[in-house]
Amino acid sequence: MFENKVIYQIYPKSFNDTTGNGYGDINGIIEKLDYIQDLGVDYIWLSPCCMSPQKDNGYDISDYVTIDPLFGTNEDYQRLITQAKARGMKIMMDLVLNHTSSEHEWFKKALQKDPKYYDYYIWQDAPNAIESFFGGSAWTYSKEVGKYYLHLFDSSQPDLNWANPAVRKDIYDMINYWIDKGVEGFRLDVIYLIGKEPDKLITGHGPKFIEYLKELNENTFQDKLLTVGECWGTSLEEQYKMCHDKGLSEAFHFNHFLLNTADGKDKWHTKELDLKELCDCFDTWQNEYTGVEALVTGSHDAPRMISRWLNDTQYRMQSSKLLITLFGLMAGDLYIYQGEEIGMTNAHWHDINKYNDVETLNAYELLKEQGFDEKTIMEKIAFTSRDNARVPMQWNDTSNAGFTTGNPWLDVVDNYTHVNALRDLTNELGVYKYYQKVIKFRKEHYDWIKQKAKFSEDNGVLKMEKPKFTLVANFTDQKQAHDLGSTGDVLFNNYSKVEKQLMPYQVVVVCNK
Ligand code: TEU
Repeated sequence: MFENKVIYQIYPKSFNDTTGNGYGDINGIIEKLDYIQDLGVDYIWLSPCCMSPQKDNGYDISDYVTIDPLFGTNEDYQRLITQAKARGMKIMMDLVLNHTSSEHEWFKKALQKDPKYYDYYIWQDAPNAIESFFGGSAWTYSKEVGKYYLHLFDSSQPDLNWANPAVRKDIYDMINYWIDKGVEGFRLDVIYLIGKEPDKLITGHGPKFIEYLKELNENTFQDKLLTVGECWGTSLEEQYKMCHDKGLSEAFHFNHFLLNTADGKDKWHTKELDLKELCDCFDTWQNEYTGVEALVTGSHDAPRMISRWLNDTQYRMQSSKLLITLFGLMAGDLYIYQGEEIGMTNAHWHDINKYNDVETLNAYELLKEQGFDEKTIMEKIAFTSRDNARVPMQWNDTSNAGFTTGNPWLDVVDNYTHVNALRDLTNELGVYKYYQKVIKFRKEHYDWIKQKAKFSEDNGVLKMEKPKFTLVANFTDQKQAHDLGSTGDVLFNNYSKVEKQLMPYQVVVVCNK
């Protein structure tokens, strides 16, 4: 039902500031709706905009039904829904249901041992071995309560107790509030953690997870809205359970993002992308998975894909085009993260003072404790930090890239003078126009795209063969051989010609004869 949609993710804080306070806002998004629509977008996914102390940039919500004044008002949000709709686009809201902010009124009452709200969170007399995703123990002692509460993320993000039916009921009411306002899609933050059983050290995909998902769906979305669950490192079987039986429409697994990590988990210890592993990953999710794949090219939780897989300097534009050709011609729903469509890159900062992300700042301390020297730590952070993708949108070459007239909450990347939307859009061979072409093709030829594919790699060249077309993509900065032979019509090419060899980062798609 929701196949072949294009979803554009906005990180509101960094998109477009209309007040000059240095933070992006909802009116700023409204201002850019034509820009988003022209790309061919169906859904706009907004990272959280509700009331929050912003310790984790809004993924720490203190009031689920009020828009944070930082971004505007509930009326502004309503206007955004209406104006997006008028352009044929739907709003997808980010729901953070695994935890609240410690400033949420529920947690404040829990700290006062309120008989109702105490049980909204998870308490233990002593911590166990569970670690926070942001480093260190997942348990923090509360003097008021005399016990430890669980937080799988920062200590300011206490985990909700989904085993408590009252919690679930409050959550359903909140979601229905937004459905009534016209929200037509939902992204469910770290949803795979809600069925946890911490006393048994179970966090992800816990025993009650699927039951909770079904109940959630029955009480809210009822299969009528596009829902995408956020998971990390999911198996086929887990994905199947979440999505096939009246739970979610689809889910992120991010298995391809994890290929850069040395052990498949710890993001701060990286290795180079192995194309063979990438092919295996695509093969699994394109050919074995029977549901709808959420094709993710980037997000606010990952450094820019062109910076870590491809080349973001000399071959920046070719790399951006390679990325969207490859993902855009695979089956599923396509998720684009703001800035990719103009070829934005990592920030590459080597000064810790430039960073804001709680995960990055924690990692800096932990890596120091682990004995790494400053230079090595900063190299790791410059490659991996989430702030690489959270920097302000680069709209033009005026100061602060046209993002704000004030002081941006996070610096803009220096390359904005030549990497910006205005410049890219005026270039017939720009990245944005190429994205438009791929998206248009995708919409028109989805019957070709949804066919199964064969993936292979040879000398840094990835090949994807579908019944109707063949794609070859050179992931190296050297010329490489290809075997397209006497080709059929060229559908896509990020260079002007197809020569005997592929140029660095060249992608070519030809119709099969
Ligand atoms: O992300 C979940 C999550 O697991 C990531 O934080 C992940 O651990 C990391 O970025 C990659 O190693 C979601 C949100 O997308 C993220 O922004 C939040 O910080 C997090 O949940 C907590 O709500």
